[in-house]
Amino acid sequence: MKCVFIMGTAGSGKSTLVLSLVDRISDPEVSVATLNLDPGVRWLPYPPDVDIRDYVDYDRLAEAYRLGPNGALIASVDASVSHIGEIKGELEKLGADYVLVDTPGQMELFAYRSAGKAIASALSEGDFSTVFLADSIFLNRPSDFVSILLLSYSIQTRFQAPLVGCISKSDLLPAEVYEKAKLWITDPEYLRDDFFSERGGLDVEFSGRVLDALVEIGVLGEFIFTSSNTGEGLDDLYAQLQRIHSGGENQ
Ligand SMILES: Nc1nc2c(ncn2[C@@H]2O[C@H](COP(=O)(O)OP(=O)(O)OP(=O)(O)O)[C@@H](O)[C@H]2O)c(=O)[nH]1
Ligand SMILES: [Mg+2]
Repeated sequence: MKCVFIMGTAGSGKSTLVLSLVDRISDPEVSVATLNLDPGVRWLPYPPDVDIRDYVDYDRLAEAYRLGPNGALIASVDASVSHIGEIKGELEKLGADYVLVDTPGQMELFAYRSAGKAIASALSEGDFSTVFLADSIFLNRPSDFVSILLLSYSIQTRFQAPLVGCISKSDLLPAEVYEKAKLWITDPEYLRDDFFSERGGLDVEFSGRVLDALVEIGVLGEFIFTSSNTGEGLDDLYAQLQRIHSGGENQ
């Protein structure tokens, strides 16, 4: 069971990407299951095969402990851990090759609390990857993009698992922003120049070293432009996932 955890900034299109990837992967040879791990979501664009909401009741927790929206989500995500055995059992019965896992909109709840990593490790027995989705709205300034690179690396560090970075909603990008961002991704020197020409009060040498380290680690080169609307990047994303989970062999 190859588990792909889709994480990313709030509203970046994670749930929609689950639907798009199911369609993209659709192949008689490869079966895909979907798992919703967002306990607070009201509506999903896909019908999840397995759903955390069948195990954890966000509204009941909010009421019982008099919690606000984020407190209830924290309690719900933490409570999810005790149901991992049952969820895993459901998924094993489905016997899918890939499990696409949709995660809560408040990324930090899943990514930085111990529950997220515990769930990822227990469900997949180690065979998991992460997709980090950043909204294309974060491409307006080079410093926005550098922040996204840092966030992406932080997820990779947190999960200690292969990560595919994606810029979502590429269909919304004006042509000039799209072209500029493509250059940032393919040419670190271009990003560096733009980053420093924008800068205000940053320590140039230190920031340059951070940027160099991100480039050296490979965070930059792995970003893919995706759109669930046009289908851009979905083939590339699936190819990357295949490479990660099968050492480059086709499924
Ligand atoms: N233009 C465009 N809109 C998109 C795309 N993907 C998602 N959206 C829209 O973005 C909004 C949020 O999409 P979701 O899939 O719910 O995003 P999410 O990351 O799951 O949201 P949370 O779980 O609430 O953080 C919806 O209105 C989607 O229709 C895309 O590729 N292009
Ligand atoms: Mg969602």
